[in-house]
Amino acid sequence: MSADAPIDVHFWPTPNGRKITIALEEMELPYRIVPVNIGKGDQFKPEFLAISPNNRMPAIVDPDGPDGRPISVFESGAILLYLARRSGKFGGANAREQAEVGSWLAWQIANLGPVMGHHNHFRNYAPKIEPDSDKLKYGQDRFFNETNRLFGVAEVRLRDREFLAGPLSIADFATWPWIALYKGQGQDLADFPALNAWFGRCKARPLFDKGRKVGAELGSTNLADDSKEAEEARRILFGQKART
Ligand SMILES: N[C@@H](CCC(=O)N[C@@H](CS)C(=O)NCC(=O)O)C(=O)O
Repeated sequence: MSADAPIDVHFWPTPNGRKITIALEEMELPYRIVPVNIGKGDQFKPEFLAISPNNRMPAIVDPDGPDGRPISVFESGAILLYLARRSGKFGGANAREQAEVGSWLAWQIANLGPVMGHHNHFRNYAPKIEPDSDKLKYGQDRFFNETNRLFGVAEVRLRDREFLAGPLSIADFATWPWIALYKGQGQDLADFPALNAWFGRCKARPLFDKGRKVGAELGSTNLADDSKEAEEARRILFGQKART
């Protein structure tokens, strides 16, 4: 396979998907988008589960894997690490920098992403399903506060450096699309000036900006809508149990 063969990105325009298109643009690696409409259930198709057994996008298939054979990778953190190694960019220039990148990447993957995901669920989607607001309050408060705490962690970190790990890295690519949800999470970036400046600094980079906008034409259902489509997507996404 030629070194220029495009990487297939199994993608839907959500924060986790955007991490990968930002990285691919910044790394200047060729890729093509394979849409996975998660609101319609594409993530449960056997051909997708074969590359992403957790029925979540993003996933990639690189036709030109390390041994020259195709390789698939799922989980955004694993994909970003793979692409950093593949391109030799944005993963840290030495062992010390790589440790910093790894720490902040893990911070996003294990903290910011899941916490904001649950906050989104309790604050914006659950009220469409659970009419008793008292039942939602504990979860809403818990995840609002945790999101706020994590924004504060990033704020302190960014006070004396340009990017999370020092130089621009995959940790920034992972974090930016989640911070971009701040309004719908009731957070005010004016309360976090260093984070706000970082947010603008990333977006001002032409390739970063291109990557974050990929897939806009696919459209995506607002899960908080009253439409039939949104109701069906909520049923598909929020009613999952073991599929053995
Ligand atoms: N930990 C995963 C999370 C990926 C994830 O949650 N993807 C969502 C969209 S943002 C998804 O594919 N959801 C499909 C589903 O819930 O069935 C990663 O970082 O890649």
